[in-house]
Amino acid sequence: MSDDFFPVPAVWAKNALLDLEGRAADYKRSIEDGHAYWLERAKRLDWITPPTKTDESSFEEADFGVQWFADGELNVSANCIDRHLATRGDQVAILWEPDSPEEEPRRYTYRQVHEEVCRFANVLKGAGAKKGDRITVYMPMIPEAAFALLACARIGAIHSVVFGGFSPEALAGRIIDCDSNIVITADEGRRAGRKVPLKANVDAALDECTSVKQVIVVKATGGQVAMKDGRDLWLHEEAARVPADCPPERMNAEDPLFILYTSGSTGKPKGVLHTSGGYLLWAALTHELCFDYRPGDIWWCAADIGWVTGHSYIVYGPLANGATTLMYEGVPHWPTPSRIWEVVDRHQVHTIFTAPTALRALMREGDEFVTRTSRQSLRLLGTVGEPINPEAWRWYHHVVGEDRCPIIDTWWQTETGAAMIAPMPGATDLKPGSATLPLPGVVPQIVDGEGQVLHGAAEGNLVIAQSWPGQMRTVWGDHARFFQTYFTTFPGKYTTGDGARRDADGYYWITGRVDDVINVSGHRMGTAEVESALVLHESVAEAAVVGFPHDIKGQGIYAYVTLNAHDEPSEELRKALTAWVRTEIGPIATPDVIQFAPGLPKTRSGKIMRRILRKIAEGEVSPQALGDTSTLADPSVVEHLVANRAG
Ligand code: 6R9
Repeated sequence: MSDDFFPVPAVWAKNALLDLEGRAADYKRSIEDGHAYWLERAKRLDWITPPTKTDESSFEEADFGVQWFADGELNVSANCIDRHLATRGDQVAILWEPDSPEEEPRRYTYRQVHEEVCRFANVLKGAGAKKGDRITVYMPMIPEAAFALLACARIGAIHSVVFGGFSPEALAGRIIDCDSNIVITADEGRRAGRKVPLKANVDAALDECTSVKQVIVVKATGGQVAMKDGRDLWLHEEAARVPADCPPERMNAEDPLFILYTSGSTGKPKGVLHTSGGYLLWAALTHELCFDYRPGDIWWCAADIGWVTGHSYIVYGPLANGATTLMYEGVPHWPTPSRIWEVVDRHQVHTIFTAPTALRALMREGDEFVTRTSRQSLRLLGTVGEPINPEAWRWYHHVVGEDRCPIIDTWWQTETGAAMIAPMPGATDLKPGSATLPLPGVVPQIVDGEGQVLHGAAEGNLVIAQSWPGQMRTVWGDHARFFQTYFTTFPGKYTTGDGARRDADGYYWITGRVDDVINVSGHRMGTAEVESALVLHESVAEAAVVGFPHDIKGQGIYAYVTLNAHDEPSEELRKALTAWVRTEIGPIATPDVIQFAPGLPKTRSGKIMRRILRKIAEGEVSPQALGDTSTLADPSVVEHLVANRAG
């Protein structure tokens, strides 16, 4: 991997929340004097009863549990809305960019958000919702999705957002698992000019679920939908009948805020549970520190609200900080691959936060689509979701940011609540492909296969040695699974499931999920490393590399390669790519098999499903062997890969 170095730009060094020494000192205090540090940091929230307790967690089996600020009381929605009314009631809180650029954006000030959320909360109460109830939210990317979350938080109900791209079966499974009594949805969603039949999907899902008593439907497109008498209610009709004020429920810091389902390597998706005080503090603090958020900045997290990134960085973190948060209904490449940058110009966005997979897709279309836009408002560029290969990093930095905007590569997980290892723009020199250093209170360690802690420059399993405020509290309905999944592989530590390398400067380089690290002739190698090398080749748009059993080497390297639009697969190109990787990394990284693939199997959030690629590489091609493929965005990709298996 690249060890190039991008020092903090002069303007940032002069004018940042924390500088190099400031970050180091703040981190040191967060570890050495954690209790005082966190009591002070907690003051950024508005507490009904301020906490006197901080971390009371234990990762040991005997007294296992995760708990923060346990005697504090607050309401999350009051922190995201009410407390801003006096100072910035007329400032835009939510700025909505519709799917089609032909349509007008919508803007809601903090005062308007307050009224929308209060009415929504009163509608939920009218539908029978009580503190502690689980409310499933299956919504498109419209402002009402954010209102729904905040309305749940206001009355103390636990929201469970299910991504609008999931099927009725996936939706039903999640409703059943947390025993929801209310579903919030819309008539239809829209993406890239196409309609998504959300309400019809809910109807299909509810054939299998008996727990749901009421469905609240937002009129989004005006499309025809069936409304079931006694069960289904239009939000706009109900909202007109209820008061425009709803006092926020008094909540304990450890009362649940939300459940979010996430896939692991085994079993059905886990309901990751986050609570109120620690989660909100973590989302807000990291949003401020990593993105140096300043009043007046236009902030854009281009994720979907169905993922943790949308929860923490579209809704909770930015609103707790009084920000203007942009919410985008559409996709990056529609109607043209310039759309993202046009939205940046239209709304004078300061910071954009997106995923490497989107960047690689846009990069493949050519620089033209970027350079024909201005982008002068941009100051920072964020990335999250997977390791960013240095080539994409450089493209983001040079072509999108014109060498002016630091790249904020944030490593974290649904389980961690918000960013854990990440740069701060004024305080961190950057290296392309490294998420850099731990945030306050985060104690990462690298351990070997036996759990031995490795010091200095090292590579191994990434674990976190002690709790942090935004840590997940349990797996919904299965506390034993929480302990089993995360705390038994390396006892006493939180296992991330990721591999990482720490260099001599203490910088962390995430190598991907641990099961993606392959061992070739006794050499450990990150699949991301080979992928990075492949995508450096001018003909390659995207690559995914997995290991497969090899008689002599232990594991061989199987590379799936998607070519750029103008390149054709050929034997010659296959040989050229093999030689290319040998020269880029070295002979030990020589791919044994290269399969040209017009598309890679991805989840709807854009993560490559390596489990499936690994099976195909191993020659396991029967549908049973491929396992659960229900989360694939496009199942036909897999059929093509199986039919054209190489090697
Ligand atoms: C926020 C989010 C978590 C997994 C995580 C890791 C990968 C996320 C990354 C990254 C390298 C980054 N990941 N950010 N890998 N660099 N900056 O994506 O949560 O959907 O739960 O995924 O994503 O493998 O373990 P989630």
